[in-house]
Amino acid sequence: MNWQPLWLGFLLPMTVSGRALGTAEKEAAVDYLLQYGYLQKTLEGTDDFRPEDIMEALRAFQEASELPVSGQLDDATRVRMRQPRCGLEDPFNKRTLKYLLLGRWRKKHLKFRILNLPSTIPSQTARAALLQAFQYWSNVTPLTFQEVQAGWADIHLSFHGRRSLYCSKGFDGPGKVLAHADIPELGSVHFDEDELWTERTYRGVNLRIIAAHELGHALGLGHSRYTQALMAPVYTGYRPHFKLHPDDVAGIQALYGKKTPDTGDEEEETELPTVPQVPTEPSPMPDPCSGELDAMMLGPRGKTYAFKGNYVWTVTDSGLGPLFRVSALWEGLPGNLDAAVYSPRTQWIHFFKGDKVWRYINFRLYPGFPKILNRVEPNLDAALYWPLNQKVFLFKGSGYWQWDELARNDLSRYPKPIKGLFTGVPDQPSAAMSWRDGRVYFFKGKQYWALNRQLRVEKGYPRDIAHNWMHCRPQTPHTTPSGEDTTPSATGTDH
Ligand SMILES: [Ca+2]
Ligand SMILES: [Ca+2]
Ligand SMILES: [Zn+2]
Ligand SMILES: [Zn+2]
Repeated sequence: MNWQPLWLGFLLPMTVSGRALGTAEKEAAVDYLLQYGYLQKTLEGTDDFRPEDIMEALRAFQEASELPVSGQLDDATRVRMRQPRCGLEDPFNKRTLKYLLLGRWRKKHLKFRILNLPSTIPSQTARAALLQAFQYWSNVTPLTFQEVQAGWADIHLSFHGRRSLYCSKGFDGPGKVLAHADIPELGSVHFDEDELWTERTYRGVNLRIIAAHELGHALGLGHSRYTQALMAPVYTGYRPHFKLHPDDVAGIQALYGKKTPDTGDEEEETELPTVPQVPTEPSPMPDPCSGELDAMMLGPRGKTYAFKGNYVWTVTDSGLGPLFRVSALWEGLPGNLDAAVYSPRTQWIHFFKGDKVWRYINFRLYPGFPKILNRVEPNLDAALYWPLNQKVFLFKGSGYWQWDELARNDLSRYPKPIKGLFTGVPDQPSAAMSWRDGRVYFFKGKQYWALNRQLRVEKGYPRDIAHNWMHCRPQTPHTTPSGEDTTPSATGTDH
């Protein structure tokens, strides 16, 4: 069943432990621990981790991988790190050794589209494998899946390589990362086109099993700590009589309930205690084409988020992604935010509302948050991260604070006048962010301003938010916010 570790164990027999490791080997291990969330860059912004932090991360990884917990980069650990795996992080459920829930679709009938297929197997075989992957989940839940050939779909499956026009996270060639997916309600499921995708053979990588795993993420499951679970992060190889592990079933049923006769589906809605409950009182759906935004953020993986009232949506080059509740994506976060900012330096997302600040890493609330804002004023207007000095800027009225996330800050010299640093922008912006094109954007009312690297407003601004960012019609032909040429997104959500 679990052939790959045995096979690798045979190829790479245990050597004398404790031998001196090459620096490259050590660096590769640190990269791995960083990439999959065992080690976090939160220290003074250097690349050097303390040995005890690395040992702690190794222990966590070994425990999660059911390896002897030595805290050392031993042979078994290095072998495990070389195994092909899923590209998502391993933020395991720390308190209990079971499935992890990351989000949930608020409907049970989901449409999906297959955008392309791998070249390594006949397309009929590939298609059957993908359909079977959906069936594993629909067999044990009230979920139903319907394939559409065109038009809008909830879940998009596609294969891409090192670079992709519609995904900011390129793959890494054969081996290592096999696939990645978004959590609800985004719906991208991507496979590395450089893998040898196969079916009904021990050769290559089994498309059906990996697709089932990635669909698990797309439906809201995180990684399981059971190495035999489908949702384990490391691929354990082809199994002819593959079935879901009880932990996979328990996880998906905690999200969507058990499979019931058609008539009983809706009753399940009320008894989902483990799911982040979305308030049921009606709240007005915001219209992206009118009114003022609460906040804009260039988030992890290059996704642009627009916040308004209780809702958030992604903004792409070709249109708007699905609208979802703020609390459905970031559990515990209220709507009507003051400001939002993501820092690629620390991976932290900070949300501000009233006198409180929330910190998340991806969609996970950071321990100890929310906190009370005490060194800057409450009720901020906007916030942005400026990559050129790696600082976070907070705005209120006509003033700003500059904050270094990793250093002790003397904020007593703030607020300083916005106009002293940002030339040509209005006071009291409703939102602000640095964007992928290297510009800084300010938003206020229906208009936005673009600033160059000298933080001066460029010629031709302000412009219309609804037209250029929200793709609202009727308007003159399409231009992108930056005026640069962009390619329409195939998934519409994965920017
Ligand atoms: Ca790969
Ligand atoms: Ca605001
Ligand atoms: Zn995964
Ligand atoms: Zn991708």
